[in-house]
Amino acid sequence: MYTLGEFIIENRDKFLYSKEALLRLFSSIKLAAKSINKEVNKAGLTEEIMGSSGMTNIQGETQQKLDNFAHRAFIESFKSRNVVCGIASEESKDFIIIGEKENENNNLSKYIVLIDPLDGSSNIDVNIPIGTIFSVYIRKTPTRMELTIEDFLQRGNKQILAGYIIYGSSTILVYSTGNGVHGFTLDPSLGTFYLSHPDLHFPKKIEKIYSINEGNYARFSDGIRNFIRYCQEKKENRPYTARYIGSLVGDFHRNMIQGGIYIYPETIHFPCGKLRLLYECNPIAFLTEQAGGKASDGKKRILDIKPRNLHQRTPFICGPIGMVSKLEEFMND
Ligand code: AHM
Ligand code: MG
Repeated sequence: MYTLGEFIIENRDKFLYSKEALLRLFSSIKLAAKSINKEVNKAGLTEEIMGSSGMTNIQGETQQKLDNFAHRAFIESFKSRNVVCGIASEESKDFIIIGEKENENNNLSKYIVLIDPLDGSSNIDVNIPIGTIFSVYIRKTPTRMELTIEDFLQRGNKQILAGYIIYGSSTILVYSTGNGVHGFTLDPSLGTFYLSHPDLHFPKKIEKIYSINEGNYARFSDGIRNFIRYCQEKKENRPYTARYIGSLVGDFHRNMIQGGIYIYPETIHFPCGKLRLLYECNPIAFLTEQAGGKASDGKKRILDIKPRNLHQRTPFICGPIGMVSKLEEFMND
């Protein structure tokens, strides 16, 4: 059984950049993931990590204590490995420069990380899967120059690595460098991630599930409502099964394995959609395409959207090509 490190070293995954850099990036990601995993597993036993921190983030959303913990765990872990030069996080208004003060701009790394340290965190207190979503780019400005916002506002099609960690019935790290999607399950007794899901793909010709918060039905456009009715119709391979956890990583992971579409459209409350383009939609869209699926905002390919700001939202649809294209037909009717 391959560990994640062995998988990379044996060159089973051809990373465009150095193997050493990929190993160092994962060394930071694994370290933070393991400490979050430990805390998530203790939720319920200690008040220290459960519930609200009493603070709100840049988007005015209540931060959970574990949101803060996860944010700090990733920042510290990336800092200690000196492998990235800048990070943008859902939990921080501005991007964070790594190595700025510690070693006088001697950080020669060219990697930029965008991350949602703990997505779906409102589910922590009720034992529902939550996840970390991450995305890596090469900086646009030359090393030794100060990072600018343009280093972070890159189109999703420039990602060199994207993935998520799902803290569920087991903890699984799923990633892609553009050579397929691979999943590694944490053996908690050894603290090691082992290859458990090589070459993940949406199952061919299986369209089974639709995932959308139907509580917002009255606030959806006609196109979305008509698509929901289509999913429920008794015809051909329909009705589809409705499954919605309200935790993007959990919903996506299940849909990719079992064959389903995830939809978070614009609503009256979220006129631009709820999910954030840079650290939620782009990495999941990258994985979607690598797994043989399609990701769109209803009109355009997600990975081609030019970002305007760090915390920008977008309507988000991802899943098997046939299902996403069908929904686009309804939306553009
Ligand atoms: P968060 O980043 O504040 O945790 O919000 C993102 C989450 C997604 O994981 C999930 O798919 C969606 O919000 C659920 O939203 P809703 O409760 O409106 O259906
Ligand atoms: Mg989130």
